[in-house]
Amino acid sequence: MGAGSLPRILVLHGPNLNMLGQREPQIYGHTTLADINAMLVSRGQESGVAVETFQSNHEGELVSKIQAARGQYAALIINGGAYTHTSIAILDALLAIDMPVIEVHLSNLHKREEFRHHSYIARAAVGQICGFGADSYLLGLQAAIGIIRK
Ligand code: CA2
Repeated sequence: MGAGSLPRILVLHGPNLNMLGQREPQIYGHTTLADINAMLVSRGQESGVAVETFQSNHEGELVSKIQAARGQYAALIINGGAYTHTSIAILDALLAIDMPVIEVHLSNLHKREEFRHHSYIARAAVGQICGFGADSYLLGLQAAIGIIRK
């Protein structure tokens, strides 16, 4: 079956996640963002969904991508990076698209500094997965597929 007829899932990565695997492996692991994206696309193919990915270091670009996702995707998975803890603009965009949102993080936010414990994105999300490294994204994809199939 061609990807054209499959449900689409958008995965958004926020700022600095393009550096994954290149710096701070003790916190974020050795897997690169390209590795994560390839895993997601491949797991999506096995599960009958078309996964698309996008990374930006710019808040406004992420907001525009979220706005443009409306009506185009069955679900959205987001690791907002540090914008998770600061961005009401991203929260507002997520609330406006009328689509299941799954929040994911590589690290366990709750074991880290106090300022990482609060997520603005959480208010717009069905749920949050954090602390499983790159597997957080795969668990997020599994959750998204489960929601789509319900
Ligand atoms: O654990 C996560 O996934 C985070 O969203 C990652 C963000 C951080 O600000 C959040 O609190 C939790 C940071 C991403 C930075 O990624 C880097 C990767 C390699 C080297 C430096 C930063």
